Amino acid sequence: MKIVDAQVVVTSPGRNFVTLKVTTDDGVMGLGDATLNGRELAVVSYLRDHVVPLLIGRDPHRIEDTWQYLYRGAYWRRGPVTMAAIAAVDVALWDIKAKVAGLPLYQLLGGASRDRVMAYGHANGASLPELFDSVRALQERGYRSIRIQSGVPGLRAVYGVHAATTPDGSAPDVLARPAVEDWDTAAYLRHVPRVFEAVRGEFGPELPLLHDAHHRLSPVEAARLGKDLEPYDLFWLEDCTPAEDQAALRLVRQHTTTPLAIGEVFNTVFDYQTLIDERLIDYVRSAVTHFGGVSPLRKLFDYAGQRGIRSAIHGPEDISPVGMAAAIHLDLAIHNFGIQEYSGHTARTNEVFRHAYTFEDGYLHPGDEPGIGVELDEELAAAHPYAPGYLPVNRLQDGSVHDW
Ligand code: GCO
Ligand code: MG
Repeated sequence: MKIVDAQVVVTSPGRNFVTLKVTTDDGVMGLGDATLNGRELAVVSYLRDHVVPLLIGRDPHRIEDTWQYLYRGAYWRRGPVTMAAIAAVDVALWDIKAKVAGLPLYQLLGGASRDRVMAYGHANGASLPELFDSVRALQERGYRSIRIQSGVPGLRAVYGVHAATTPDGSAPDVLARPAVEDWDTAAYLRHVPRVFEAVRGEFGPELPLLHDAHHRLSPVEAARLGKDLEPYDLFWLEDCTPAEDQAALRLVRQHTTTPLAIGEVFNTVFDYQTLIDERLIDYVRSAVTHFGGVSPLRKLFDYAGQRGIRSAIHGPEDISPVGMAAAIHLDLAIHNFGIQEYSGHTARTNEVFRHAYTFEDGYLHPGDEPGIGVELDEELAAAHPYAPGYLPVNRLQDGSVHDW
């Protein structure tokens, strides 16, 4: 069997997605997600200009060999652009292998370790009543685990809560340049424990609650937040410190028993070495799409499992249904699964990417179609052309740039 064609499809049914479609001489097609939010076209070029020419003529069944060929062969290893491109190839080849076998991908990964995969959704509100409504709306959709993000008094726009505006309050032109959010760590640290106290008061002690600090805190600030949140029994505190600095989590860990999760911006196992070896975290958060695919993520989970650390694959809306499907197959198969992030996609996106995975009663299942179970409607995809877009930036009150 040989790869005879590989195409990169860019579509924007509401937001941009980059998909690699690999075709074999037997006419089997495999899909991989290569979406890197805000920097999409860099991965398109990496794939089209540097990877696709190397795929033609290769045996699609040699997944590990192709992975090593692309990773080691590039010499310039790691980084989100490289690893998103390699991920797309890896997932497309797994999709092909599973289709040829006539099995859903999870069967090739060892079969199901569980019947269904617990997912969490995102609740947010500028005020407490808005936040409570958002939690209730998620519960009505079936969610049993909920991430809580809240506005902070005095701040205009905060990540995950309301759309950013320009400093004069008008709507941002994200096509031209990033929207600007604002930030005040002291105000945030005062406010968040009150939010969790109120949410626990309203929804009781049992609902699993999560919170994302989006890399904005120093180690000592994160340690304080973790301590202050202990009474509210979080499922986890996510990305509390900037992710480049693994040692930062030593200090946080020494001071709090709030469980810690990190890794959505990590690309390889080397980003986790200290964190896993020293048991500084409880959940690894990488996406199939940004970590080089199913093959390396499986290895990461096995390594993390030796320290009792669980999986929590990144699953925001900017991971396409292709990346989401691959994640759910892996979730079902591995033993040390923790939770899956799942926001769902717009109806338009789900028309472009028809998928077999389902979400019911707060749980996901990958479905039993051969492969990853996603079909790309290329005609519809072409009707939604690429639209440039940026992620926001964040500024402190003195105007200096901060993590958002
Ligand atoms: C999450 C993330 C996302 C990222 C986004 C960036 O926990 O889901 O923090 O919301 O901000 O994926 O593209
Ligand atoms: Mg996050």
